[in-house]
Amino acid sequence: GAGVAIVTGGASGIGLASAGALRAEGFEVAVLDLAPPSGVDCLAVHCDVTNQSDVDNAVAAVVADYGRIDVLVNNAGITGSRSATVLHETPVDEWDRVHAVNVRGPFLCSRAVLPVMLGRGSGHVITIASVAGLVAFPGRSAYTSSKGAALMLTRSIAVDYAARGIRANAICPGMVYTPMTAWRLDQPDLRAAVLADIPMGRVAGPDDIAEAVVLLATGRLGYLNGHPLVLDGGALAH
Ligand code: NAD
Ligand code: KPC
Repeated sequence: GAGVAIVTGGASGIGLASAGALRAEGFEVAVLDLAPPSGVDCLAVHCDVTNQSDVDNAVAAVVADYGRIDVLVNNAGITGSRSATVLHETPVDEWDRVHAVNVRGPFLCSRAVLPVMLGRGSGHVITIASVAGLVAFPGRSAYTSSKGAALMLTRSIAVDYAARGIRANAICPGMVYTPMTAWRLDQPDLRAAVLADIPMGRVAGPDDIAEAVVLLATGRLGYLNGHPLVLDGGALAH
C-alpha cells in the first residue's frame, strides 16, 4: 500500500473527502473524530483532539493495528458559534474552545505521532489551516488567530524535524462548501458576498482540497516544507 494515514475530523466535509481519497490512493486510513465516519473503509477511532489521553490512546490504537504512521492530516477544526465574531464580542469560552480544537488539537496529535515517525525516519504532517491564517476573515477573530497559530505550528515542525526525514506543510483553503459553512453559503445574499471575492466564481468542494491532501501525502512536491498551499480560486490574488 501507499502507507498509513491518520485524518482527524475525518467524519465530515474536507476530512471525509480526504479520508476517501487517501483510501482510493491505497493508504490505510484511520479517522479520529467525535463522530463515526460513514462510507469510508477505515479504522474509526472515537477521539476528541483536545483531550490528551484520547489522542495518545487513538494514536496507540493506530500503531497497534497498522504498525506505522506515514501521514498525519490535522484537519479537525471549528469556527465557534455565531457569537465568536469580532474580538470584543467574543465569549471567552468560545475563544478557548476554538483554540483548543484548532491549535491544541494539532499540537497534541503531532506530539503523539512524531515519535512514531521519528522511529522510521520519515513522515509528513499536513495541517488544514485556512486563508484565514494568512489574512483575517472578517468577524471571526478566534478562528483567524487560531489558523495563524496552526500555520506557525506547522512551520515549527517543518524546521525542527526536517533533518530527521519529516516534513510539515499546511493547506490553506478559501471558502469550501461543507457542514461548517453551509449556514452561510445557503443564504443567497451571504453566498453572493462570498462569491464576489472569488475570481473563479465558485466556492471549493471538499474534493478540491482532498486532491491536495493526496498530492502531499503521496510524497510528490518532495522539496516542499513549511509551506502554506493556498487553494482559494484566486481570492487572495484579488
Ligand atoms: P466540518 O464541520 O464539516 O468537519 C469537521 C469535523 O471535525 C467534524 O467531523 C467534527 O466532528 C470534527 N471535530 C470537531 N471538533 C473535534 C474534536 N474536538 N475532536 C475530533 N474531531 C472534531 O468542517 P470542514 O469544513 O470540513 O473543515 C475541516 C477543516 O478545514 C477545519 O480545520 C476548517 O477550519 C478547515 N477549513 C474549512 C474551510 C471551509 O470553508 N469549510 C475553509 C478553510 C479551512
Ligand atoms: C475560509 C474559512 O476557513 C472559513 S471562515 C468562515 C467560516 S463561517 O463563518 O462559518 O462561514
